[in-house]
Amino acid sequence: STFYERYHSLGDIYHWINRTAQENPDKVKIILLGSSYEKRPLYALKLTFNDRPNKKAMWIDCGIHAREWISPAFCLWFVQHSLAFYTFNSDISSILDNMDVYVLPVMNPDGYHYTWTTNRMWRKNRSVSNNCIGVDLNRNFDANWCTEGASDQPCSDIYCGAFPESEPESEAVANFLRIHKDTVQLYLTIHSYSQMLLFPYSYTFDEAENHNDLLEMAQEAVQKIRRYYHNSYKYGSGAKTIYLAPGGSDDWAYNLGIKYSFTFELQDRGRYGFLLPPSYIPKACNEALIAVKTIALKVIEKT
Ligand code: 0X9
Ligand code: ZN
Repeated sequence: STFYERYHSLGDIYHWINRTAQENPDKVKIILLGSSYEKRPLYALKLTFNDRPNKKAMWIDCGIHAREWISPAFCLWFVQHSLAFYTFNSDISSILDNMDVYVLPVMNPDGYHYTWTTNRMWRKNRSVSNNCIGVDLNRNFDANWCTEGASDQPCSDIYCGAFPESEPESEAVANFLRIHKDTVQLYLTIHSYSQMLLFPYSYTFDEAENHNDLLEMAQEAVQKIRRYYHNSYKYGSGAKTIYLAPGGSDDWAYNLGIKYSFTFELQDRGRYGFLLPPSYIPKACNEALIAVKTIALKVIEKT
């Protein structure tokens, strides 16, 4: 199997980030967003394939939740595909001609490392409070923070933290997006599992102002997955499709003004769950990729 058809340790991913930037100095830049609780660097890659004035951008983050290994694998897959197919694939070239792409391969490096060394099923980051360890970074954003669907108990797997952006990982991402909110038009965050395309809101049952747009985009993306990969994904607002869950990065980015904001839940639907075998990586990533392309092209069309 190739490099992209396997899961990689955190150290390997850091090496991959450096190698990818070094081998593509004209297209890939490394951005240091901040550092994790245990002082690991939070690196994003910026993909720029040409210089146009007023160029817009999209953001993709992976690995908010430590045990969802297919998620960082997708970020690597996406970057590799962009670099390899820009010249040959018209969808990729139209996207990258119109947008810069920021890719954060591992938003929760401490948790990810911990799943490789100690507990494969760890979800949260590794920050220490009185008696328990870890905050759920996807409950730590300032979007109806710590209401129903999150927990104020440090031992819970959905612990919201002491206050919004209490964690260096969520704060670093939020700071970056606040600075770049006028260029970033599309926010994507990659999770697993359950095969869903979710959009705001998750903290309330109220519909987003552009609900019909978001619904149409998700529907089109899901249809493409069904047609090309014969797999089915659910789609809809987070609260109505899975559960009420406040403090998520997607709702926060949406309220910041990034009106196209989606959470992807990749394969599978529960047979292997978080332990998706590496042989499933290519199909899981390719179907997510076709959905990303569909949505990004729609955003370009609309804006
Ligand atoms: O609960 C979550 O954070 C996500 N599901 S997961 O199984 N990967 O943990 C769904 C997030 C949907 N969006 C928000 N709740 N804002
Ligand atoms: Zn998740």
